[in-house]
Amino acid sequence: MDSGQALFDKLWQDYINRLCPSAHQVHALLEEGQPLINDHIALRTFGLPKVGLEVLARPFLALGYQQKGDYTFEAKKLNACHFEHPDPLMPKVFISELMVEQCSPALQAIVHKLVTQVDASSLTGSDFLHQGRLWDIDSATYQALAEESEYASWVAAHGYGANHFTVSVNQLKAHDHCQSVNQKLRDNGFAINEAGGEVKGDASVYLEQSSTMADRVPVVFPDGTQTIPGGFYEFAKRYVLPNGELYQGFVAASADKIFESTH
Ligand code: OOG
Ligand code: NI
Repeated sequence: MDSGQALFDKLWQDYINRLCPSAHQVHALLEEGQPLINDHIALRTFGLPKVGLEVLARPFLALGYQQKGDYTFEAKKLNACHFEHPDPLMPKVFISELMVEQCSPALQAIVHKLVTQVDASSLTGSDFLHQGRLWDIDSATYQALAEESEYASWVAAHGYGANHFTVSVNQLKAHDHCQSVNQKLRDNGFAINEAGGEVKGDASVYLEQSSTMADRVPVVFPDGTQTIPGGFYEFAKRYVLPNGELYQGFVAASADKIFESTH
């Protein structure tokens, strides 16, 4: 299996090629003579035993990652966990899954049909994490899913890959807060996710976050290509806890709004 570095390199290549080509421009706007520090990536899946959160977590656990916080998003019917590596230079990993059994019978039937197409042997190792869709889906089915769950339609169309990388704002000299990063990006033509306000969280929850709205990218369906929301870029500033350590968790109320970057 790939080393951690090799896996994140492949996730990055897939993300910029397929999901978020504007990431190059984000780097050009924020880099200050040294590589940007990636706070975390996020992955999405369907919460069914064959492809659930635990299946996506497996390659990270094999690399020495440990499961930390868990989060529930009732309205969106999502469940999530984050994972940390003992090496603080390794990005955190946020994995969410759609609680399929809480969705309508129609959505459940569609998702089961997609997941049935997955060959379980393709889920060993870590390559599947950046291989996109492991099923066929037509654009009418994509649209049907989108009416009930934007998240379900995103996973169905794009499959597996990082939906965002995250610039650690703590490292930046030109920007003390996410608000200033947002302004720089807006000045250069980016749209910022305003759901719940342009900055989610603050020092009182030890985490401040913002994100771009997802790039619109072409996705090939058997019945034609459609341009739909792909990946986005996130910005995170972490604050020091009373015990002197930097907060490493996530904040459910903020995450709930970050999900909407693909709307
Ligand atoms: C994950 C949204 C949550 C965060 O940092 O709180 C998140 C997603 O959009 O898949 O990334
Ligand atoms: Ni995130």
